Amino acid sequence: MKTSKKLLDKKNLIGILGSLTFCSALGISTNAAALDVVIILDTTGSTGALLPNWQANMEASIINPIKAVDPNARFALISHLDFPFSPYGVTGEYAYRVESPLNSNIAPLLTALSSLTSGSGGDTKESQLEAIYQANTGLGLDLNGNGSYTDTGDILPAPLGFNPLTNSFTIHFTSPLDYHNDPLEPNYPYTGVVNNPADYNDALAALAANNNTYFALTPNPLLATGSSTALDFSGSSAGAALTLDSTSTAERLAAATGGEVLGVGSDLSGVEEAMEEIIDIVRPCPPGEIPVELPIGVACVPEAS
Ligand SMILES: [Ca+2]
Ligand SMILES: [Ca+2]
Repeated sequence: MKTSKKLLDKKNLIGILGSLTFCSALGISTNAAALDVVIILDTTGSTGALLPNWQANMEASIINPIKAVDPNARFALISHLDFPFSPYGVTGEYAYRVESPLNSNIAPLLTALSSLTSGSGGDTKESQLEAIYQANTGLGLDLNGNGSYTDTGDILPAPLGFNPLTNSFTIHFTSPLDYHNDPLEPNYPYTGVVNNPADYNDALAALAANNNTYFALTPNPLLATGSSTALDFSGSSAGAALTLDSTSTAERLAAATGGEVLGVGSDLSGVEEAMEEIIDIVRPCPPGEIPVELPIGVACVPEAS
């Protein structure tokens, strides 16, 4: 549920401005609100080939447009390949890794981004659902159930630090749009696994718990799984929302959380347009107003001139 939309109503805004004064009179401090933004990079195969583009352009094309509407937005960076078991993934690779937890200072994120390398990911589908689940829960994964989170393929618990008062959204750069464990694959990532990686319902519940809107960015033109036919787009230009196979994991997660799947082109030329679309949806306040965090939630107040 998006509480911020209610705040666009003028009557609510007046009430909020009144409560701001009230809070101030009581000596209750108000903090600048902060959208929590989780950027997930699939660094396998064809998407990984665009890693240099992200390293060159992420600050300008993703972070700065968000900071323009919420100067205190916090950003986390996650990467994933797939579990390191054949045929799903490759030895030494990983299903989820925190590159940088939520932080309004983006310097650590940019440092981590600059040292990222791409990998294989084994088979076509990847561990996208587990990455989404871990980003939102930080619970870790003990695949063989031995109480240790450091065995091959395991994931150490590591909460990103979401702010429960504010909205969050995820930007997941990935391809294809069908993810492993949708539906549950009992032998993924290996036969005899004790604790299965997250399935669709687990990932969706984890997103919902953080009021986290899911957006998938994907290079286009796209090829349907097992097909040589490019999929149809609702708009022919990169950056437009895609109308794809509505049964794909990415489309269903996006639809269920109020997000979208957006094509950004095989050279990321559509990122700017995609970000305009995303910001229209997640923008915490109308133009000319900035979000402020109150004990009861987030309010929009006129920007100081
Ligand atoms: Ca894979
Ligand atoms: Ca273990």
